[in-house]
Amino acid sequence: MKIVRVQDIIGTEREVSGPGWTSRRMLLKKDGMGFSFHETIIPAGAELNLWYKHHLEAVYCVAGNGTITDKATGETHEISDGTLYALDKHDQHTLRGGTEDMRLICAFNPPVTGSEVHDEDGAYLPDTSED
Ligand code: 9YT
Repeated sequence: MKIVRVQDIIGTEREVSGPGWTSRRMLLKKDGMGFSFHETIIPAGAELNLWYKHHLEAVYCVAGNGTITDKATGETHEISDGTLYALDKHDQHTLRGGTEDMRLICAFNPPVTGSEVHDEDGAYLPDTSED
């Protein structure tokens, strides 16, 4: 059994930030669960264009507020405590922070390894490492 506490991740290599996001990688591929599990903070007012071409992602909001726009349909959905979005079609999307920092709990299938970089489309490249 593994016990992971977010306070032990903050300030380590498992806490990663980019423009408009900070993510604490609580479980990565190497943790052997078959998915990765993240706490992501989106600051108020941030705007992120994302497209996980090679991953499925479910995201559950537990605090704060914001919106997600589905770029395929142009539809925008409100996000607040208790809202989950599932990117079941590798959906291209824009995530916007609202009036309060959003705290999101995210799971990725296949798991993120931790060494991905966002490409020019906001995607992560596929994992080509050996298991
Ligand atoms: C909100 C969202 O897509 N979070 C994903 C996790 C983050 N991009 C990471 O850990 O790299």
